[in-house]
Amino acid sequence: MQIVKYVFQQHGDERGRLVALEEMKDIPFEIKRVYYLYETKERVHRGFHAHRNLEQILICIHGSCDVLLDNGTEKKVISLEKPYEGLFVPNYMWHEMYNFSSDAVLMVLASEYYKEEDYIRDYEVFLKMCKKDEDDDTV
Ligand code: T46
Repeated sequence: MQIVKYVFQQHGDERGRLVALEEMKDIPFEIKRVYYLYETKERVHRGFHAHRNLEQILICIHGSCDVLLDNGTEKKVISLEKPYEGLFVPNYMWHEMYNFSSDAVLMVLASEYYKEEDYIRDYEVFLKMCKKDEDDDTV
């Protein structure tokens, strides 16, 4: 599984640091939505879904957390702990977020507006969709 983690340019000077993100430049899609998770309780796991169309970049702008990515055949855990790093989560990628530090703020840049129909929340359905995709590719 190919993991795409962006390292954004930091504009640092004696006052501190700044990261600027522009759609279609630093971010590989048009940004339709921004949301963020914070005050996540200890030992909480979130996510547990994949998306049909949505692409996202996850940036832990404060604190840290882990993200499990699962493409139906392989799983990888990626730690996010730097405000200048962004993890690309493509469509059809099962993802779970956990190990949030108490001060974690996870910001998400999303390519689509919020749509519940875009979510695949049943892991068995997700696996079947991945399998079907693989079978279609081998024809
Ligand atoms: C994802 C991971 C990384 C909205 O009303 N609008 C929104 O744009 C979002 C993202 C959520 N909501 C509402 C829906 C739920 O009532 O906020 C509540 C919590 O959302 P959810 O349970 O889906 O949160 P997570 O942390 O499980 O997943 C979220 C995103 O939904 C999801 O797309 O990829 O973060």
